[in-house]
Amino acid sequence: MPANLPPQYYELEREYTREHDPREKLRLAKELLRVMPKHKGTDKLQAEMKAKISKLKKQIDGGAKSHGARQATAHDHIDKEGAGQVILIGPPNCGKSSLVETLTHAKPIVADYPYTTREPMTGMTVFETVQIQLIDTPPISSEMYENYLSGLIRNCDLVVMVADLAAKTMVEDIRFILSKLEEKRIILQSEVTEEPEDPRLCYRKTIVCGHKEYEDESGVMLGTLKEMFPGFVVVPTSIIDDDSLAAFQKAIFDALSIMRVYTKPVGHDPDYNDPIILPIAGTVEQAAEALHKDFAHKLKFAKIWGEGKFDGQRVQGDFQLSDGDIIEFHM
Ligand SMILES: Nc1nc2c(ncn2[C@@H]2O[C@H](COP(=O)(O)OP(=O)(O)OP(=O)(O)O)[C@@H](O)[C@H]2O)c(=O)[nH]1
Ligand SMILES: [Mg+2]
Repeated sequence: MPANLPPQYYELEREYTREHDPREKLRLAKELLRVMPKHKGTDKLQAEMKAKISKLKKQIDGGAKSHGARQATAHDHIDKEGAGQVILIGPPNCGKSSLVETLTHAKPIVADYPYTTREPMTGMTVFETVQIQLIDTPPISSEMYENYLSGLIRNCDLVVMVADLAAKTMVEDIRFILSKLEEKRIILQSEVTEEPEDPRLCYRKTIVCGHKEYEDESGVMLGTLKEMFPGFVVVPTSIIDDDSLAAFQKAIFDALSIMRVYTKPVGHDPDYNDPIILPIAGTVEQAAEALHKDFAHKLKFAKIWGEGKFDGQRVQGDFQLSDGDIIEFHM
């Protein structure tokens, strides 16, 4: 039986053959397997690709052990925690670690010289009742690009591009990062409305942070930054301006496109400490599933309190919820 492979398969295969970095090669191999039509005609090809994937995995693990680079491999992926995973990237010394240190309990090293951060570090920031995971990262510049950053960016829910409003080289620094990411086939977008047709590409939703706002009294640098990112949310921040940090947290929350729903046991008050996190316009059924996978099947109806609803309005599983709604499940 002929394999009948789609044209994108051949493009990916060419890319795969040319690639030398084993981690990138592994990603492409997985992508090749994913786009390969699954039928009798591709059985052999599928088996071959699975063998290549397992060989590459061994090569990466082996390399990590023999070169003492085990930690670098481990940085390829950071398990998600909380309502969203947000990665802060930017040029050296722009203040990524300072932001993570101020907004979370993490203790990254902050210093007044570049290239301080060598490894990613995570911390949880709390916006109102929502826990959001922030990742501090090593800088990106013509002198440094940690390859694992591509994997981290591809896996995250939101990118924050941190720009240094105090740096004379801000424009070049940011342009360099954008072109470096493009080289890695990562495109930062203000809103990701569709998946790329080319499976090698990755679109990532991004907001921009103009940090060290007080060093830019005239606002000229912030204006330039906004021009560089038309249509993007651009938030000016400073470590010593609490209002700016609160606005930054809110911008992150808004960009994650999530909402909070509070549960209420029958005859009790709502629990405001531990909201269910759902995508915007999530349904009663999704809320039930988030609590327990059996709940959605058992659900007879729910009662809802919230803006634009009658108190205790009776609804079914397909009802769309809004941020801040209170829900009482009836099984
Ligand atoms: N003026 C001003 N300086 C700041 C602000 N935030 C951080 N800094 C200073 O900027 C310098 C760099 O801060 P870091 O947080 O280490 O920067 P980084 O981006 O993590 O740097 P690398 O890890 O080297 O990439 C330090 O001297 C900080 O004290 C701010 O809001 N305003
Ligand atoms: Mg740092």
